[in-house]
Amino acid sequence: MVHEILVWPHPLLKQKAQPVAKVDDEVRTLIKDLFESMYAADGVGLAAPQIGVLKNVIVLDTTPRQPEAKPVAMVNPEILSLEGKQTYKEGCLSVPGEAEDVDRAAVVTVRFLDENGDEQTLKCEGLLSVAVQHETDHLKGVMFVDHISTLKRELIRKRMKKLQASMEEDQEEGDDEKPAKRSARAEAR
Ligand code: QAP
Ligand code: CO
Repeated sequence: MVHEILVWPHPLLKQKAQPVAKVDDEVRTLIKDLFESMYAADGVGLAAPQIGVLKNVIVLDTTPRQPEAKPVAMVNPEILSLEGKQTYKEGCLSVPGEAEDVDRAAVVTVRFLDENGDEQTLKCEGLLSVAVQHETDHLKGVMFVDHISTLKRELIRKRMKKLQASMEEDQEEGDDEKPAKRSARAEAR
């Protein structure tokens, strides 16, 4: 099922997520929903809190830009080591239309449970490394905008407030609105 993705600064995005006790069918359904929601929104990574679920579960698929990478789901991910530095212009499905340079480690080693509950350790470089650091941040209530200057963050906050208001306006008007009018307003944003 495709879920609505919360837009920053939604209060749930500031909360810390909880560890998963057991990788059961409920968790596997959550993983499936995260993948479906991520692909529907054209993303490369999504964390459970972004769909309002405060559990330590993330999904990643950097396949388009990294041929050796595959869709990967991580339950209770824990970064064991960080090495080097890299800067990447990051976006986030919870901060639509925005992208800013963020400095992070170049290489991370992450330990997690896979969808079968088996422990895995993965060394990640490049975009996958950025994605793992970005998504594990979400589980701590940290957003990429927390890594940029206050000035840039406050400008983005204003744009998100406008975007949120226009999204709520769309929902109030319901389904009887002519699609042309709806897309005209989307264009004007
Ligand atoms: C996190 O981000 C990430 O603004 C995932 O209009 C960021 O999937 C992983 C997206 C950087 C690796 C590097 C954002 C799509 C997707 C937007 C995303 C947008 C459409 C962001
Ligand atoms: Co994000």
